[in-house]
Parts: sequence; C-alpha cells; structure tokens
Amino acid sequence: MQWSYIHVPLRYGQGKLGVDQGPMKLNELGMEKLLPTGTVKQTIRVLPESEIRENEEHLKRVDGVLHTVTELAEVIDSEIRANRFPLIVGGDHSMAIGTLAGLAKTGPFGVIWVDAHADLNTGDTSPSGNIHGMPLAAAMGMGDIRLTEVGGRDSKLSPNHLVYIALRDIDEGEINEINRLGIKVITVEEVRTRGVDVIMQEALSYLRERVDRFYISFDMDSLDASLVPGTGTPVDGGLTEVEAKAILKEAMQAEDLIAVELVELNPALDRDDMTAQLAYRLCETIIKSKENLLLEGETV
Ligand code: DIR
Ligand code: MN
Ligand code: MN
Ligand code: MN
Repeated sequence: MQWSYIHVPLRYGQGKLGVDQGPMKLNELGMEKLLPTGTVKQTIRVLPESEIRENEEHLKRVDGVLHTVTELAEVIDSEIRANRFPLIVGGDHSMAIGTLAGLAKTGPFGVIWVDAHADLNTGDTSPSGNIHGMPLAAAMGMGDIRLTEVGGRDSKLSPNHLVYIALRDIDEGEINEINRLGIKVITVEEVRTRGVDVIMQEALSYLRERVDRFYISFDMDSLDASLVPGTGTPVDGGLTEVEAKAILKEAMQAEDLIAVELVELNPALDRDDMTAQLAYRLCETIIKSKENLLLEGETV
C-alpha cells in the first residue's frame, strides 16, 4: 500500500493568520523522513489573498474555501481510486468539505471526528460565519448550496455514519442538530473512564454495522488547551497526548480505515513550537502504527 501525503495550506475557513503554515511546519520538523519511500506528495492550491473578498457575513471568504476544497475533492477521489492511503494535513477544518466530498465519490463511508467542536453549523446557525465550523453540515447536505454541492449534489455523509470524539464546545444550533439526527458522541470523560480501547471498539463496531470503510479527521483542538497554544480555538478539558495517540493508533490499525486528516495546527500562535512538535509526534504515531502493521503482515 502506497501513502499519499497531501498538504492543504488553507486558512480562509477561519479568521486567524498562520494556520496555512501548518503543513510546511511539519515538513520542517522532519515529516519527509517519516513518510515511507514511494509516498506520493502534493499540495492543493489556495487562492492568493488578493483574490479573496472579505464581505460575506455568514459565510466568510467562501470563494477562497470553495476553490481549494473543490480541487481537494478531485484529488482525494483519484488517490482512493489509485489505491493509495491519503494523509491530509492542514490547514483549517473547512478543508474537510473537500475530503468528505472526495471520499463520497467512491461510495458510502463512516467518519470518526476527533474535535472539541461539532463543525455542524450552517450559515444560519454559525455564531462566527467561519466555514471551518461547517464541514459536517455541508457533507450532510445542510446549509448553503455552494458548500453542499462541492463534489456533486448528493449528500456525502449520513448522520448515523458519524462518531464524534472529544466534543465539548458546541453551539446551540449544533446541539439541536446532534439530538435531532441522533449522532453518536463520545466525550473526553468517557474516553477517560471507559478507556480508549473500549470506546474505539465501540466506535468501530457502530460504524461497521453501517458501512464497510471509514476515515478519521483529527482537529488539534481535541487536545487539552494547555497542550495546544498553536491552534486557533483551544478548549479546556481535552484529550491528553497519550489518549490522542491511542485513538489514532487504534484507528490506524483498522484495515477498513481509508484516510486520515490532521488539521488546525497554527504555527503563528504556537509557543516554542510545542503544538507543532506534538502534531509531529501524532503524525509519527499515524505513520508507524500502520507501517508496523504492514511489516508484521508481510513477514507472515
Ligand atoms: C465554532 C468554532 N463552533 C464556529 N468552531 C471551530 O465558529 O462554528 N471548529 N473552532 O474547529
Ligand atoms: Mn508541500
Ligand atoms: Mn474542527
Ligand atoms: Mn475544533
């Protein structure tokens, strides 16, 4: 199996400068060395600042987001068809509109969304107008047509094909939708009291009853605020590094995992590169968990 390493230096889905530098920062720390030989590397294009209009109150910089996610959807689709395993690094979480749309082109799939936030807002419910708080709504066909139609008209994701982990800062409109749609939520408290093994087995069985493949999207703000100054919206009460690594490891060792995404590393907000170093260590877990499994498999 070949890896596909995809940079998405997108920041237009939120208001803070610097999140576009996340992917390059990981490279500076040595990502290239971690990636197995034969990895296909590419960077998705992002519109220059000069082409961005800042005038849309409830869907900020939508043209900038659309440009990049439309291209990302195409790339994800072709990488999956080429039988490669995408590791997608961002960039803000609005990029997942492209990932979700791209994956949907090859059929149904499940999602494990590790995040402090539900990212289930629409332009109507969003308190911020930032599109990084909207990717899951867009994938489910809710909200502005420009976002829901990325990669085709059909809905990309069914609400019961989604499991949230580490959710703890949810907007009112999102709470209503989570309840209305009956979306599965696993809190940090549950991760801690029941253990990562148990909650991951539960999440995977839940998805496997419904779909035969899944992807994991990991927002750096799922970690506790004390660990991640270098993310745009840190929230207290989050995961420890050990818990995050264990979640990623269990996901990576699942044979039905088809892609992994790591988002919202903002080096400009960071303190002594601590968040970047942590993101790098998570990438190390991501890559090694799958590679060791492949090596074990190969020696049998
Ligand atoms: C908030 C923040 N729910 C919003 N979302 C963030 O603007 O919609 N997502 N930070 O990662
Ligand atoms: Mn690059
Ligand atoms: Mn997010
Ligand atoms: Mn978040």
